[in-house]
Amino acid sequence: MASNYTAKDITVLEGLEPVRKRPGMYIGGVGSTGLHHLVWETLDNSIDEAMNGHAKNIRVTLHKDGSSITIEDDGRGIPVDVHPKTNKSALEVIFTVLHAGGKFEAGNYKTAGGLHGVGASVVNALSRELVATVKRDGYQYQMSFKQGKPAGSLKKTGAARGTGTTVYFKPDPQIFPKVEFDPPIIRERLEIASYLHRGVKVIFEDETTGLKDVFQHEEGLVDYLEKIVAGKNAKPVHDAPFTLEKENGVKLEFVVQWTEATDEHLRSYVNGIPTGSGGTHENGLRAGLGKAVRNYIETHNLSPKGVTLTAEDIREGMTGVLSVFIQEPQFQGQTKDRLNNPEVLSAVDGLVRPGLEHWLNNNQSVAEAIVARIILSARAREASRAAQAEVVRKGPTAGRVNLPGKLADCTNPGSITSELFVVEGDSAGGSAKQGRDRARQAILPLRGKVLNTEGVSTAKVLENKELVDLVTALGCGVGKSFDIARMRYGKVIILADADSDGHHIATLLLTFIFRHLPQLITSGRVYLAQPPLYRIDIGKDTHWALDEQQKADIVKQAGRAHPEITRFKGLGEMMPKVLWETTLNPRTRRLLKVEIADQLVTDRVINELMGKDASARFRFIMDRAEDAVELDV
Ligand code: 0RA
Repeated sequence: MASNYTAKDITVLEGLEPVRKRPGMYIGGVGSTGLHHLVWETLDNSIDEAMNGHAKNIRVTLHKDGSSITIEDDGRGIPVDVHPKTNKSALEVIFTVLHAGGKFEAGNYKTAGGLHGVGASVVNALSRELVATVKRDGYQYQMSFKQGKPAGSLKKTGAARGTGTTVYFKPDPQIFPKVEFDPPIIRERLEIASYLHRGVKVIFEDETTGLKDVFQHEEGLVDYLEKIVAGKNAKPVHDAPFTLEKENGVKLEFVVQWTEATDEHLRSYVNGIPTGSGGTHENGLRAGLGKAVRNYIETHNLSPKGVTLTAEDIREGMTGVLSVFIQEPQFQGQTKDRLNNPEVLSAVDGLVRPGLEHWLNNNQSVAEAIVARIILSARAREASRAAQAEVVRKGPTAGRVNLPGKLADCTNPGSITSELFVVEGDSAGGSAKQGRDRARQAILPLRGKVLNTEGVSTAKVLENKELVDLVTALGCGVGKSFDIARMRYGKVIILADADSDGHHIATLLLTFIFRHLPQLITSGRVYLAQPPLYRIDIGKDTHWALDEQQKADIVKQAGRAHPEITRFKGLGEMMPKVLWETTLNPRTRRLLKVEIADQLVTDRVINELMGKDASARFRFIMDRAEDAVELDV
């Protein structure tokens, strides 16, 4: 074997060595995200073929083992001709030389960007096995690799009709501690790809469950927007979504509709990659859109009397999808989901402003409906300002006369170590008031169910006594007048029973916070308390279990001793001292921090679950909140 090696082979082998040595540098890590990057990378190559008009069908098959995948397209097929100088086929070069892929055809749009733009060779390097099959020129060709190295030569395996590329790979367990693909993550990505690339048929075959999805949308982003708007139950102000398509250095596609919803909802993608944290493309869009609308209003003398339109008024109820494709995207932020290319801002602004203005001028009845919508939101803002001023406090320690009567405040509000417990029910509230650390723990008992605030305007929220009490106690205001600097407590901790009623209340509170006080979550101030479900006495020792699993573990540890198990029916039943020890005491309690893993997904799912089964809603928030960050705070 060794005798077959040539100097060139060695160069190639060295070529992929760094990828296996430091996979994180190429795919961001070896956890689930890195593992899925291998799929996106391979998928992007097929999508590139489709984007450039050569492929119409893409099929992704997750195999029964859950750890290997096949991605097939009907594009031109990876070239197999042998380069006389290297004596290697183009296919071999693409899979064994770092960054070789992009060099073949300049000028084409590559979907790949940021972490994904690393080429088929990286996927190959990190796979235990990879098999590439190509149909071209009437034949089928195949070549196999192991850990990035050819496992044989490129073989002509028979005659074939049509053209296309099929890549099978199984990530290497020597690289990835856990090789297990997550079907929902893949399905979501494929569905989005089918919207971003209209007409392309994307099939997902999940052999682990036997389920098959076919995604194909002839209208692309327009279909996507309609789905989002329908899911929000938000009536569009106008029928036809405005669509803009441009192509020069930046390929841009944008669809928008104004709805009667009160929030702004923009989903954005760069080279097919979701940008949940926005970035320069979104900023360019907002700038261009604002200018276009203002120009239209001024040109047509539609300015309202007695109120000035703000940028937020213009965007209230705006629901849109923005997709841009650019040459060298740079992503930023912890989750790499914010675009950072400065030149994209002016490029997008420069496309959207004239594009939208032109469209408004050509669709005047629609334009007038949009302008009326915008003026209405400005008036509503003015009207609710007076109401908001009532609940906004002057400062954290300002006079307490306006605090809600049922709040048991702490003696040191305003300090970062102070905490507000929002407690379900008066009796639990009573135990908490007695059991707490008065210096820094405040208790706000809530009676009954909280208003479901999904799709509810700030003005409406302010009609609900329980929520006004909460906002007043927090002192930070709500909606547009929110100011975190005025927050009276370092943490807000939701304390609800561990049963379905308790989950429901926690869900409603989290929905309210997510929609109307989102900065509380992003600044890491919102927590869920974890009251125990069981008390387990073993001899003289008392243990607390949060759930069945913990109970089982404790009982198991007890061995021969006979544990005495008490199940708490609710918080109200717990003695103040017990509540302190298990749930309130910062030294012994466990809190779950509420975090939003994916703003867009969270937003959409809250919308979709709206009005449906509350426990499903709760499960969703718990799952997505990456609540698993368990803290011994
Ligand atoms: C380089 C050149 C050509 C096609 C491709 C790469 C190609 C790569 C992949 C990866 C997955 N599917 C793919 N399909 C095509 C152009 C070949 C020609 O000019 O015929």
